[in-house]
Amino acid sequence: MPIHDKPLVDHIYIADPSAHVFEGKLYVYPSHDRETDIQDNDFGDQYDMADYHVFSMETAGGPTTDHGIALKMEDIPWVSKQVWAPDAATKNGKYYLYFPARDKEGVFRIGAAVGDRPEGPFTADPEPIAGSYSIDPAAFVDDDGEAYLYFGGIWGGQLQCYGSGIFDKDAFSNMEAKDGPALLPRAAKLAEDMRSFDGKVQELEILDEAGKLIDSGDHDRRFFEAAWMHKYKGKYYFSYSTGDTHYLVYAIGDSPLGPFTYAGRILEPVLGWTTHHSIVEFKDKWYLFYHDCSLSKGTNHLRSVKMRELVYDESGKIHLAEKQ
Ligand code: FUB
Repeated sequence: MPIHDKPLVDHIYIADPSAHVFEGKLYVYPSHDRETDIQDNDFGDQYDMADYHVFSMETAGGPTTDHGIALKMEDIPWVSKQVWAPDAATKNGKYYLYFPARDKEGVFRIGAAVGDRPEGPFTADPEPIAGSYSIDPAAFVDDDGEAYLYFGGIWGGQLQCYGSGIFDKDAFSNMEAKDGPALLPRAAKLAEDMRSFDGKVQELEILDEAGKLIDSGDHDRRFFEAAWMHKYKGKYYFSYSTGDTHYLVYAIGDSPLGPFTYAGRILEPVLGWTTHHSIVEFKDKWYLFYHDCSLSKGTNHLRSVKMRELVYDESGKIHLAEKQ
C-alpha cells in the first residue's frame, strides 16, 4: 500500500504531526485526539485533548512504535484544558517538548517540558513560557545552534486578540477578515535554556511576488495556523496552513526570521476541517507528515496521521513525489 494511504497508527486518533530525526530514528510528536460530545464550533472546543504520546519509526513508512504517554494535562500546573499541537527539539543532550494549552483564564499560552529521551517522559515547567501566546509552536534549531520557536493560530488559537500587539480579549470572537495585511505568524528566539524567549516576539512577514504583505482577504495564501520551519540548500522554508481554505502552503526566505516570499502549495485540502503538517529529511529523502479524518470517516476532531514523500525541483520548489 502506498505510504500516503495508510495512517501511521490506527489504535488511537492523532493529529498535528511534528516529525524530527533524533538518534537516527524518525520521531513524531502529534496531538492525541479523543472522543467527545462537544459540538464542532469555530473556536475548536471539540479538540479536547488531554495528553501526548510520542511515536517513532526506524524506516520511513515502516512499523510505528507508540511510546505511550509522554506528558499529561494533570501534571501541568498552569493548564485548564486543550493540550493542542506540540513540537520537540533537542539541544545539549536534553529533549524539549513545546505545547499550547488554555491557562486557567482560558487564554492559550505555550509551555515547555524537558526530558532525557526523545520519547519522554517530559516534565513541564510550572508556568508557560513568559511572553508566549496563541497556539501551534514549531521549534527549529539552525545549523549555528540558534533555536527559534514559531507560533500562532487564528480563531480558536486566539491570534486575532494580538492584532495590535497587545492582548485584546474582546477580539476572541472576531472572525472577519479586515482590509489590509493579514495577521502575521510569530516567532521568538529561544534562550540557551530552551525554555524561555531571548528577546521579543516578532512578526514574520509573508510577502507576495511583488514584495507586498499578503492581504487578509487572500484566504488561499494568508497565514492561519500550523507554522513549520525547515531549511533546504541554505534557504529557510516557512510553511503553514491557510486554515479555512485548508491548503498547506510555503514561503521562502534568507533568514530564519524572514521576510518570506510566498512560493506555492504543498497539499490540497484533505478530508476534515483542519490541515497541519511538518517536513523532515530522513535518510536522504524528504517527507511531509500531515493528518486527515479518513480513519474516523470524516469526524473533524478524530484525525489520523499520514506521510508522503516530497521532492524539490531545480528552483527549490516543493512537489509531492509522483511515486509514493
Ligand atoms: O489540534 C487542534 C488544532 O487543530 C491545532 O492546533 C491546529 O493546528 C489544528 O490542526
